[in-house]
Amino acid sequence: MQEAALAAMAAHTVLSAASSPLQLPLFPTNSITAIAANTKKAVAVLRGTSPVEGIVTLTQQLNGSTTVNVRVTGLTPGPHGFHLHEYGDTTKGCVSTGPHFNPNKMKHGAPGDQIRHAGDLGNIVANADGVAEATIVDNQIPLIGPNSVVGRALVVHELEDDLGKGGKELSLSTGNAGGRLACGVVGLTPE
Ligand SMILES: [Cu+2]
Ligand SMILES: [Zn+2]
Repeated sequence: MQEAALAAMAAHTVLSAASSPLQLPLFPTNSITAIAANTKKAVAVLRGTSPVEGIVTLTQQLNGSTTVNVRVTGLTPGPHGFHLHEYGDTTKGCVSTGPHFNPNKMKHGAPGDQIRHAGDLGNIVANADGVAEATIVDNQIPLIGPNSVVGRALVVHELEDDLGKGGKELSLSTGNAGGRLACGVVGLTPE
């Protein structure tokens, strides 16, 4: 019996050794156990004191980026700043969600800039009917890990975000995007 067990272990070892070169190149070795945890999904329901409202879904991809699907209605036509703010606190409405999520202590910028807040997602653009739909892929707003945005809030603004380049007093902190029309806390949802 003991010999049979040892033989089984030996066979298992051989199989593992043979199969591992096929599997390991697909993922870094330390991420194999994190594959299940990486397929996270979240949702935010945006509401405010105006007729502006929306639904935003966030999906964590295996490569670490997050795909954000946005649909907001009730906007004035044109661009509106869209950010991930630091807190999921709406006790005083959208103003209590705090500043842009900024774990790396950067200045405000565009999503594609090296220097930007993690929460800087740029603008969404409403059509003539006041509907803004967008798909944003970003690598600074993960749903897992120390910089997870779960429990923080998405905010859509009154004005266009100047992406830090407007030369206004607030350009380098908020993009001078004006008031907060609607916001929603990012919460986990079934996958
Ligand atoms: Cu904002
Ligand atoms: Zn910002």
